[in-house]
Amino acid sequence: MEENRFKQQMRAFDHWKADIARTIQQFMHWLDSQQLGEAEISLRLYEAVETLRSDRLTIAFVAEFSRGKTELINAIFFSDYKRRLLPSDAGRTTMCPTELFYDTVEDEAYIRLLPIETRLEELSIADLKKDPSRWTTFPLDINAPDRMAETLQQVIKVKEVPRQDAERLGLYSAELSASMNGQGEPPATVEIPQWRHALISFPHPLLQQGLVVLDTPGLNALGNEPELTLSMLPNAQAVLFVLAADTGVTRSDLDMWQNHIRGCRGEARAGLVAALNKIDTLWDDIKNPAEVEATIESQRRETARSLGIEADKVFPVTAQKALLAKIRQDGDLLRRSRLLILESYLSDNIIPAKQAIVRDNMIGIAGSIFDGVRQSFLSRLKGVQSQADELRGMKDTNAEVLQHMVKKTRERQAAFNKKMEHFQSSRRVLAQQAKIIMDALSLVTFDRMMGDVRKDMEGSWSTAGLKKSMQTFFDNMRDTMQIVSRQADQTYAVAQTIYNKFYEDSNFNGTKPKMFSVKKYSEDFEKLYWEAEKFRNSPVTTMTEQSFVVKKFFISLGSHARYIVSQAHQEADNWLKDIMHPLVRYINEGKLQLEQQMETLNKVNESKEGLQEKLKELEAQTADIEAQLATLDEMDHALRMPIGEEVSQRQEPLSSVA
Ligand SMILES: Nc1nc2c(ncn2[C@@H]2O[C@H](COP(=O)(O)OP(=O)(O)OP(=O)(O)O)[C@@H](O)[C@H]2O)c(=O)[nH]1
Ligand SMILES: [Mg+2]
Repeated sequence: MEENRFKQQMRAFDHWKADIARTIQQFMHWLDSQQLGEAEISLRLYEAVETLRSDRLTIAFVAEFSRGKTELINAIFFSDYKRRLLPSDAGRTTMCPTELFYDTVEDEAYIRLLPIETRLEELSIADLKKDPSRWTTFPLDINAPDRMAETLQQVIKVKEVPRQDAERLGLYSAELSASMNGQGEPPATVEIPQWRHALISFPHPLLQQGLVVLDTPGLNALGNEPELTLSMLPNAQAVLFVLAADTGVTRSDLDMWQNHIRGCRGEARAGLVAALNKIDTLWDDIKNPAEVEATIESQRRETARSLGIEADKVFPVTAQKALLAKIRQDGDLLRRSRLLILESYLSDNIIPAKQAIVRDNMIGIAGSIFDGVRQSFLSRLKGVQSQADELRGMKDTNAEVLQHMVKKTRERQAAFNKKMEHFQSSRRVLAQQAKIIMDALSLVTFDRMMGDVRKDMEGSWSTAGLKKSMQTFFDNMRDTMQIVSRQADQTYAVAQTIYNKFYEDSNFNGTKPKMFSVKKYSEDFEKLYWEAEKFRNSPVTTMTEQSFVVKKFFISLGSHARYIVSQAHQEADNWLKDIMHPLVRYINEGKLQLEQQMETLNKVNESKEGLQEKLKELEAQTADIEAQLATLDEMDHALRMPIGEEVSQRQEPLSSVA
């Protein structure tokens, strides 16, 4: 059977990342060989390689219970194991959000489970992930599939607890239960999931190449764990919403879609796909294939209409038959399951979109360093060439003219030093401005603000309290972004003045300081705001007034906002460190050139042979600089290679890049 297209694309993506990582490493060595490997730059490039290495592509599966999410995951990704790897069964099966990935640091197969009781704590799941001791870990023996499948059954574990405990954990509400099950005596005990979250590290090639699959439980898991909707789903490259052909689009499917899914992908709904699963229930031996086809087509259109998306974003499939077909290597059944159409869509759209983001990011980091280095090489080349020209013109110069030239060079050196003084004092102004920006974006400031908002909210964990606090919180964040934006503009203006001062009477041209924009972060906050508004107004929240859920929600909100601020802080910090870089490099070059000029003049002063000697030296230098520029261009070209055109001859995975 033809190799899964998704796998091919993921492998190509992995090789592409390896190529880029190698180019960056080659560049780092080259910088060292040219004595240009400044610590700051090396660190940034090193981080870029690390980013590539830890890059992950997440696909999340969400739906009401029993729509076939887990079966779909088994069929798309894990059919090689010739069995149903993750537990999938009738009724509620998956009890906690489950992330499948590969832990390249520990390099081990395991399932790690977070006890449900951690819901009582103030830490978010993202925080808890940093502390393995809080999780229960079971090793997975990948050579014993039966035992492994047995261990994986942990994700469906439940337990019976007194109703009060369930209430305390925010997993039971009398109002909600009554609205679903009618009035009556509240139960003494309630069944709740044993685990809150599961991490499965598994050495599957796709996962080793950076794929993360997020399986979620149906039945209000999204409402219970706000972190899913606030950060996990928005951060996934693709969200696959699963419906089932035998049930059609039910009220609860629609609620979930409208309250949690549709909005989490922004206006463009990028990466949002719907699968209409279980089309085998529409197969009918009495009908002819064209009739069956027509029924499926009409359900697809109907589904698209209910969800308000285009019909070509709805993929009719049958996960169960696809898994069976793959296990039995039955090409005809696989074709009828239509799974390959969905797989192709995922590989042709999701992977390239992700690749484009990674590429832009890498060009943003390494590309600007390339530019800066090229600039200084070009100006070095210009300096050497003009020195050589001068020398050639000096062949018949008399001592008097030479003296005059020495004098002029001394003057230029003095003028240069004066400019340096001005430069140093403007740098101090710049540093003051930078401090305002860094203070505004500091996590200490953020935590203090968050603490104040929380204090205000203490004792009123209600939707009304939430409304007020959210107002204060988002107003504060908007203010912060405004301050940063204004200061960044001013800083940029100051930097530009400093640059212009040097431009005035020199051959320094080309590189300009970069700008910094808070737009991306403001947009993130705007998205978070709408997500929060939706949560506040969602039926579950308003109906139950569960202080627990509100509190949980607020913690997730804070944790996500903190992440946005830390990202902005990081980018601003890099920007501020970089802003003067091209100029500093230019200054160093300029100084060197003037010194060399003096040295040349002195040599020529000594003897006519000195002139010839120096000229030869300059010609050799020119050739060397030109060769280095060619090397630099080659590396730059490799970095910026449009996606799809790269020729990876090495065919080694990223993990093998030392
Ligand atoms: N007929 C048919 N049954 C399917 C198909 N896909 C899944 N099922 C069955 O539907 C049931 C539910 O599948 P799961 O994969 O456990 O569903 P889920 O969405 O993960 O459900 P939860 O984990 O409870 O949220 C299982 O019994 C599957 O065998 C399909 O394509 N056709
Ligand atoms: Mg499941």
